[in-house]
Amino acid sequence: MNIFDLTGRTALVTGSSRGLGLAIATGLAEAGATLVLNGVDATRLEATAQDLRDKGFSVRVAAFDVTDEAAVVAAFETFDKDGTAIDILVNNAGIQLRKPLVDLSTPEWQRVMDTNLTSAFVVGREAAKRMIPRKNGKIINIGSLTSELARATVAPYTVAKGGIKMLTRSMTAEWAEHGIQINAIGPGYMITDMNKALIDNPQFDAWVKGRTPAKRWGKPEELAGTAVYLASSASNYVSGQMIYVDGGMISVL
Ligand code: GCO
Repeated sequence: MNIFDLTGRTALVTGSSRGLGLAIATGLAEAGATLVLNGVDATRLEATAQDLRDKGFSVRVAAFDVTDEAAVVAAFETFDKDGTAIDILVNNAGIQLRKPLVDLSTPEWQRVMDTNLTSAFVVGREAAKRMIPRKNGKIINIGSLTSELARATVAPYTVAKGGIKMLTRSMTAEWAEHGIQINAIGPGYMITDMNKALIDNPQFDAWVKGRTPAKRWGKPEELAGTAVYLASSASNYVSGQMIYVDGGMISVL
């Protein structure tokens, strides 16, 4: 029996029309999972879903804003009605906003918190309500190396990602007894649209390559293996952990 096989499992990945979410979703599909892609742009989501279907994967879409609690609740009620059991939830949706704290407005702070942290609680709560009676489920929260280390001008992102680490442990404290494993992945500096401004900045690019022991940026697809592990029965006795996929950055001065 292949303990990494996800055949017969359905995975909801929030923020999966592109970037890390799409890379993680693709990895889960390659391991056999049926996908439910999520994003706010239904057109873009459907185009992404069709690309994956063209590759032979089983893909549905659920277009809702993870910061809109009513929309999240309605989405799960739709899953209930059409008999879709979400076995694996990846709380990936997130935004970045780079600005010094003294210039940051409270609404800007709140928008990052709502998207990067509160959404993981709300979507996680709705998923867990269904996983608990089934005594089975996998929740993977996407943190960051900024769950451990701060850098100037990304305070709300950093605080939210630090919260993701402790939310993962809090979910474990309440849900592990119900056969649910909740873990997190902490990406390092990855090549994504969100990081384009950094990648295109020669000084920042040089800093990442110098500061990272692997001496390079990470590729989104390099998260897939960790996601499959945490989504599969291979991790049935692992919960509350954050696995850093960061080229060694947080481990070395
Ligand atoms: C930044 C980057 C980081 C990255 C990194 C950590 O501005 O420093 O956006 O926050 O997201 O991949 O996860």
